[in-house]
Amino acid sequence: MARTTLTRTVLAAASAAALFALGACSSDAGTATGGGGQSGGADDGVITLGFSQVGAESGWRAANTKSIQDTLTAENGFDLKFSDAQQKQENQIQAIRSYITQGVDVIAFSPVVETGWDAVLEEAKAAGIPVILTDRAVDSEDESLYESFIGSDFVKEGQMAGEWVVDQYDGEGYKVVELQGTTGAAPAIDRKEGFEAAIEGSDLEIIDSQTGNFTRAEGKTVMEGFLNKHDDIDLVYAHNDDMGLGAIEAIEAAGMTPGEDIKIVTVDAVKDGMQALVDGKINYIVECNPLLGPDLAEIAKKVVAGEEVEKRIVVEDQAFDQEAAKEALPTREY
Ligand code: GYE
Repeated sequence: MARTTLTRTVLAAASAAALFALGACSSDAGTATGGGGQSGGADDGVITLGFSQVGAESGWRAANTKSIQDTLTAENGFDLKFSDAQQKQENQIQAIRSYITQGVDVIAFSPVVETGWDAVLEEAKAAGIPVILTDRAVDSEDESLYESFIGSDFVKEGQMAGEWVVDQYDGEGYKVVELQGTTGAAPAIDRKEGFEAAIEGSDLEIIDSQTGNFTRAEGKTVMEGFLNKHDDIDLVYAHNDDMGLGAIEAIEAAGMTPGEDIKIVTVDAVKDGMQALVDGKINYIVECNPLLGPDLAEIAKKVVAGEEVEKRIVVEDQAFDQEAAKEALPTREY
């Protein structure tokens, strides 16, 4: 259980995307220096990268933002333009349009929801600006609209959570409530799907499921509602640590002991979540590694240089029970 290293698995490289990368970048990389053109960032060796972040909804997001800002630095050859969309798709679309107008060399973003991106991604493509997805996927028929997607396998995360729960509690008729992530977001859709598949055939039953929007405050409010409505909850499955931490507050306020009277399983394994696991208030956490800055920097450099990039980079995650968390917590990076 207590594996400590992060492994990165590179899946199939997509030649079509690589060809697009070549085509898209040649006009930029090949132009003369000092022209003062609006897309001239890469000409002086500096890569201007516009990044549209989802928001600041969770501890995971804070660690992810820090990783990107710490890696895409001037010393590392980047001019990073960063914007926070406050969990709103229209803000992200606006930010991406503004990066297109500015003529940045690369656009990267973590899409708040899966659908509704084709139009703006086509605008980026028409402008010859390559796009890299980090963390969350888009649901688009046309894979040529982005170069690469770097992030975890969220279905697998949900599955790992479900498998542990079945392993521990099958046969006890557990009633489960689910705190879902942001409606329409890839990790919310996929973590639900993976968990449901894993508990199928067991006697665990999901008796209620609602979004808590990946925040601690909403996780608490939704859990309060669940506790008012049901007096037989055995386990909370929260799509991230923050909502699980909110649920802990609600359970304690209702006079019960989280981790004992009501078991809690979450995803992320950020510091506060790991501390609650060590303290016995959470029972199991599936990790989701937020340190995507280094991979983003590497892929952006390759794309600008016209090199082939992997279409999908899967970040491998581990999982922790209370014992494993005690071992891991002192040396965790996030
Ligand atoms: O699990 C959650 C955050 O997209 C993987 O977003 C990310 C999720 C993460 O708000 O805490």
